[in-house]
Amino acid sequence: MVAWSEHTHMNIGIVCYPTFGGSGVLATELGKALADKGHNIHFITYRQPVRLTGFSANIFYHEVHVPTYPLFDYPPYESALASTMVDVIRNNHLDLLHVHYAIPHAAAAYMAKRIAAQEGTHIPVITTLHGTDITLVGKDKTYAPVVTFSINESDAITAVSENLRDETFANFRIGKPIEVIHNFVDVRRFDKKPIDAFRKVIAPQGERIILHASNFRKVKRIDDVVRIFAGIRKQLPSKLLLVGDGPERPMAEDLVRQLGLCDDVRMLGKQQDMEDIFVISDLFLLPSEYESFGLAALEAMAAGVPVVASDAGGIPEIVTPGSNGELAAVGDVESMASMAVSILGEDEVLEAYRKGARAQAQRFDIGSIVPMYEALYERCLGMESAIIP
Ligand code: GMT
Repeated sequence: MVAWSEHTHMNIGIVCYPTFGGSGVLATELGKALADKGHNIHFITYRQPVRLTGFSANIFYHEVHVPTYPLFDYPPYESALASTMVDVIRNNHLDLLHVHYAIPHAAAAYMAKRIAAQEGTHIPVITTLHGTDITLVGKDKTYAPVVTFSINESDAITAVSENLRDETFANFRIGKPIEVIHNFVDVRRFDKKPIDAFRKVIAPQGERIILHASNFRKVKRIDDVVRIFAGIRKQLPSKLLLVGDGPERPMAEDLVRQLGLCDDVRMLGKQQDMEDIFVISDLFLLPSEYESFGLAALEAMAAGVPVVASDAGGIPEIVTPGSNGELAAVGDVESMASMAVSILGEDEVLEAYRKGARAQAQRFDIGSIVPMYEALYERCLGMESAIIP
């Protein structure tokens, strides 16, 4: 059998959330990388994904419109999404659909696949599980039967970490293999010179710069971020940058005021050019309750920024204590603060961690991970019977 990549490029539909979350970022970066390799990429989302900027000849964007109607308290997004998928399949010779985040994308893809099949077109569906679609929202009994069914109906399932694969098997009855394809980072993008003027504005006296970036949801434990910083600041002149926005932001603002940290904490809100922020930073904090992976931590490492994080979920698959960061139990704010101080206290120590961080990011470089998805697509297109039990 001739591998697809040897004779043709694929037409791939990518479905994801267009927001700042890691799953949408990863899906968009994957689509862009595949387009660079000559594949035609059709993004199907309700809004232009935040990382989908600029023009590429073989990237196409199909917006899902969800018409409202007085009868609808809840406009049926899943039906609109499935119908848009069918339209894209019909008109663009799609070879396969790759959906990121199971809810509701895997169920909508199942519906689109069945409609296409009735019209004589076979479209394999690949579902990539990202984290909260399994560990938080997905296992809620409101969604679990549909999530279980639609994951099982996918032609291939991937998880972004070994931990997430294990969590999926532990929480759902899944009757087929789940392939782990770790998240990736384009290391070259983060290999940038820091903008000195920017660093000076943030840390005029040469203070250490600590960074946290997330969607400010409960699972991120933003209060721990602020308390860890308070602990660091007692021992080292330092500044905290908080990037992102979400429900926990007002609580974080209150805590910053309560702890008298206003002069040393800056909330930057949602940011597009994260690489410029990463490269001026000295340490990234990720004390989450759970992370299937922690893509922001990997991006930090690519910029040479070590990570202090909780020993939760898939984080230990990327953070190696003593080399590129340190880990402590969820909620152990004191340990995380003292680990941070030991990394940041001496220039030589920080430099060694920076080197370790860059080396670790290299292992998850886009150049080695994206071919794993291409190989999976080829298997789905050439050997479906071997994949579907
Ligand atoms: O962290 C979130 O709540 C957002 C969520 C998402 O779907 O965007 O992130 C999940 O997927 C990311 C990309 O695979 C992972 O890096 C995050 O660790 C994961 N979040 C959680 O597991 C909490």
